[in-house]
Amino acid sequence: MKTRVTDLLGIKYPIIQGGMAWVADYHLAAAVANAGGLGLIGAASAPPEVVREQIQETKKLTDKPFGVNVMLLNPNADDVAKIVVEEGVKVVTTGAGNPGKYMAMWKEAGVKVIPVVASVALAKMMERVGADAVVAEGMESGGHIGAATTMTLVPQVVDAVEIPVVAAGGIGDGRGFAAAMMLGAEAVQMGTRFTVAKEAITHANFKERVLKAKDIDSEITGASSGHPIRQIRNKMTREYLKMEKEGASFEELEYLTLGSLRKAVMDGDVVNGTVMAGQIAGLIKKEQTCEEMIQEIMKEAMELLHINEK
Ligand code: TUI
Repeated sequence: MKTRVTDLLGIKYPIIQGGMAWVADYHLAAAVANAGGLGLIGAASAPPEVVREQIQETKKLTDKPFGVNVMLLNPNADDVAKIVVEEGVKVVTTGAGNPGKYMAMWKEAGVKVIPVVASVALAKMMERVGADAVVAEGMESGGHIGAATTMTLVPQVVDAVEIPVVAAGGIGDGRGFAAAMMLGAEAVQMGTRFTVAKEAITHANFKERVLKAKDIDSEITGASSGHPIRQIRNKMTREYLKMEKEGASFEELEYLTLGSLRKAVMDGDVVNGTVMAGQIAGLIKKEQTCEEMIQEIMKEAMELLHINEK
């Protein structure tokens, strides 16, 4: 399927893998790239030199385009922003902030820039400063979220900008993909589905928790501090929400969550750790390779979109 996004990125299928902290390392990025989508390394809060290594390892496993997600709350974001240029990375996505200050450097280096936005206002601003596309991410997503749903955000962003729009949040199969196209998107970004990919280094306990999740199993923590995070309900979210309700300070809440995503993804502690996943987790029932996932989604979506064309 060709869209402006497949042309822009030089990829076969309009599917972008989310740049998830800890989960999106070089194994997953290369597997998605080799399956014809856009794989991403999630720089998250990793030290800049670790990001450089991740880029170099990805290059060893694929000759297809891949990108890096720069998480803008990372205190090292300035260094990561430079490393992607030094390493000749072709595509950058950003999350959790406004990447305006890096745009000139990235554009000059010929990097394709696709900021993740959660509002029409930021989408318009990103277009003005030279973004090549935007990901409009609804609050069905796992991790750090905005306030609008995918169903409402995507068509409003599509109407507000000329550049291509990628839909994200709550998309996990061919039906979600087709629906996103109907809203005017020219690609989708999926995170939660890829957390259970065979190639993902996600701990087996994390994968099992996602595979067993039901429709209403996620909670939003951190709303009081301005950093709302969607994650699957467990002992950690219960304690966090109790403390948040009782007016705990930002520092106390930070202490509770410190290192907690790593605990869940890498150590498999899905009781005390943060199991970031989106609302679509309830739909995801099997571990597959990235190739199997992408083929299945595209087949289903093409059939559905063909029916709609009649
Ligand atoms: O970034 C994400 N998802 C993430 S980042 C992350 S790591 C983290 N850990 C602890 C606290 C915060 C983050 C886990 N998941 N998705 C992209 C995204 N960006 N969602 C929402 C936004 C967003 C929100 C507000 C982007 C910009 C924004 O406002 C920027 C501005 O200055 O107007």
